[in-house]
Amino acid sequence: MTQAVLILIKPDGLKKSLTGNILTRLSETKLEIVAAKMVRVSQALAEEHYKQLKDKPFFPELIGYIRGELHDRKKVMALVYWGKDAIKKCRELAGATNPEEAESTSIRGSYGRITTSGVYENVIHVSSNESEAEREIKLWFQPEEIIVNLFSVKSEIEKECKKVTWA
Ligand code: IDP
Ligand code: MG
Repeated sequence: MTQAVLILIKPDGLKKSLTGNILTRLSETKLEIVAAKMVRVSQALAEEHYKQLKDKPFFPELIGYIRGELHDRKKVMALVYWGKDAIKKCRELAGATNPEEAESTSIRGSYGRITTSGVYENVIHVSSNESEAEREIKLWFQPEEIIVNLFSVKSEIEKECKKVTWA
């Protein structure tokens, strides 16, 4: 089954200079990268991304974590991987949510940790199923930022819209 999956390299992954390692590990999947960018994560984007967890006691710390407040790196790297069984392949490589329980050879098992305040710093986000992947990809990317047509689109004419371009 050809699927798309949202991957985020979280602020701890960036701070620990793990981008190259993580992308190398993910390349084992032979999936195609169809979108990639650096993002400053607003409060609204963070809360929408993790909205299923809003009632959890760790939610405020989680929002601070993904916004980079714990790591002096106020950015994440967002990518879309695309190909056969993309979600299963990427989640297997990522490992379990709790880095202490993740297989030691997985990305989270190799590089994750639990902070003293109890946040799972697990260096990478991977969408958990197809509907979550669609919701998350549409949240993080605009259609023109993705080099394949993943989901249906609509066109509209923007009026009087300020746009910044190269001078
Ligand atoms: P996932 O990232 O493996 O899909 P989710 O349950 O969607 O796991 O949780 C999102 C993120 O919230 C996790 O990656 C982790 O950073 C954090 N998290 C999840 N459960 C806990 C917990 O019980 N304690 C602390 N942090 C957690
Ligand atoms: Mg999840």
